[in-house]
Amino acid sequence: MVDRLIPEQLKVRTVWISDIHLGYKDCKAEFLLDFLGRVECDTLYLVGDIIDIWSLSQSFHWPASHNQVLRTLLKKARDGVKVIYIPGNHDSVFRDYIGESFGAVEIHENCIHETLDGKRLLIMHGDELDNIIRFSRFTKIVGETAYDFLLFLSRISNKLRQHLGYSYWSLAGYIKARLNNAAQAIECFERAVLDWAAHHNVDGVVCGHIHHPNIRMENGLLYCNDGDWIENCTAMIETRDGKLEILHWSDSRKRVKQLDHIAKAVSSQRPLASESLVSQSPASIQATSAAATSG
Ligand SMILES: [Mn+2]
Repeated sequence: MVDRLIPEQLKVRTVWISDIHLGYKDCKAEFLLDFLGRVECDTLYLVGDIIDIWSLSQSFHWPASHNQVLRTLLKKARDGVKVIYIPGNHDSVFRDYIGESFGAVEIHENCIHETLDGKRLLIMHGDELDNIIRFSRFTKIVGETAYDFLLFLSRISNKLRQHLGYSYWSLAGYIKARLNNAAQAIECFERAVLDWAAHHNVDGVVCGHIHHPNIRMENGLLYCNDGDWIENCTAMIETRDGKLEILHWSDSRKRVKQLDHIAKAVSSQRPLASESLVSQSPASIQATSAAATSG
């Protein structure tokens, strides 16, 4: 377990964020605004489910902080950051605009990111694989209901924690990490993504969708998931010297995962879990079958 302090201001090469779910009541827009205000980058990837059109169509919820997130993203693009938006399943209406730009924000179905050391990573939301994984409709409905209930419990627990002066902590994540079928659903998704990478002739994939941040090597291929801003409050960054890191950013900050040498890891054709992937407290490794089916 490694616990290094994260600076207040970050200057990095690349940032990936996804599953913000603007318009949904559990979106942690304030924490995200704090992160966006403290990070400078050359390229920013918005990896889907940025605006939750599904949720907005059921009940309209649009506080000022959600508007402010959109304004901040557009301002970054105006100020010269290359901002690439890859729509997900909750904002799939924007897939009608693939190939277009909103302001300076480019919209793509997916794209390739070249890392500092020349490795090619496919950037995609991840719902493309839902049809391959084939969860039953029953599993989806139970999953979605259970997930909503867990988020409800998490909301109450965090209000209480805030009142008592404790920092943000996801009760939903804690419970889900201890559910066996949740872990199996995560594993199933990650394997499908790794297969996808192998078939698309890239060195790895960066995705979102299942609300479970992770960096993992398997047979020389890299799986990265930047997490979400519903419960985990995580972003993935590529530092100026080419490291990949997943940062948790709420009223506390920590590195959830990191990978120091992408080129070495990708070319070595072996899992590196024990030597260069660093995971922190068990509570930060969160799993959910519900998110895997409904994210
Ligand atoms: Mn999704």
